[in-house]
Amino acid sequence: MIRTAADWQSRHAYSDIRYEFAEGIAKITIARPQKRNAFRPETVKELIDAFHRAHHDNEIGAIILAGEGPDAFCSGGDQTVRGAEGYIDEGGTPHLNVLDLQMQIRRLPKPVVAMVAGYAIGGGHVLHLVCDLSIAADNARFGQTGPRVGSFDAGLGAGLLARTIGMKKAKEIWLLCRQYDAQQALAMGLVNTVVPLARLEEETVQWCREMLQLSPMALRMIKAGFNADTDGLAGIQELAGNATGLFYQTAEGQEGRNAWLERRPPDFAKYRKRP
Ligand code: S0N
Repeated sequence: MIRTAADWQSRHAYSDIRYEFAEGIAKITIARPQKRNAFRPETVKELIDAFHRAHHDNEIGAIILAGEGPDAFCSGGDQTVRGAEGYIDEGGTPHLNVLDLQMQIRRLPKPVVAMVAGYAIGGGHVLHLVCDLSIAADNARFGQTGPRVGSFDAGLGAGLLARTIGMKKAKEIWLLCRQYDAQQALAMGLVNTVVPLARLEEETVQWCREMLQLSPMALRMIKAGFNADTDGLAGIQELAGNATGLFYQTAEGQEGRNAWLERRPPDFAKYRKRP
């Protein structure tokens, strides 16, 4: 049993997920335990909406992504709705919209912590991988199944995994489709810490509380910095956008705007040319 560590308040009603809030932390939970928290297109749509809410809520400084119950964080794409062209939504349209969610988590300027109990498998494994930190319960199991079930994630699922744990180990995970326990995951740098299942939420919330004591801007900038090279120009854009946001707040930046509004030439002479 996972002990609850905060006074969670429901913030929005969804069908496949839960969205809760406490102490500046959003907790987003995939709630399909009967399917080991596999995601269907509707699940991913709801996750995207919930992460968007957390992104734009000024009260929220850290986000937890979890799976309902002790058995699974997430078992990846729901194979029962996988059609010939992708994962089929209730209207009959094929999707692979989890790729949008992966990038959303990386671009979100607040730390996202995966709270992993049980299986993090397939696309569910990639979801914990794209989170900034992963706290694992001692019953957690990790792995990719793609080559066994006729699929693969050759994007972040391959490249980010290699950057996280090294090329040889990443190739082993994909080429053999084995499962790894929590201690093995810790040893390869796939997770940040392992705790007893009962203490999983306490530990995860504690990590979030610690980050909430730190500078949000510094966390935002360093997250963008970590992702910049992997995400290419889009990653640099994220980092650069944060820099622009900071520059807007300076007198030097505001002098340009003021001069334009006052129909006069800008006077940047008083600003230091720093070494
Ligand atoms: C997770 C596993 C290891 C759990 O085993 P366990 O504990 O023995 O439970 P089970 O009895 O197997 O499962 C309990 C019930 O849950 C259902 N279920 C489990 N996983 C899924 C799933 N993914 N989809 C649908 N249903 C699932 C079981 O069927 C069972 O139901 P009942 O009780 O009715 O029989 C084990 O369950 C397991 O191995 N699951 C499958 C893992 C898997 O292969 N997942 C899919 C991997 N692929 C992706 O995730 C692809 C999506 C993706 O992210 C992607 C992204 C980018 C580019 C490409 C892709 C892509 O690969 O397509």
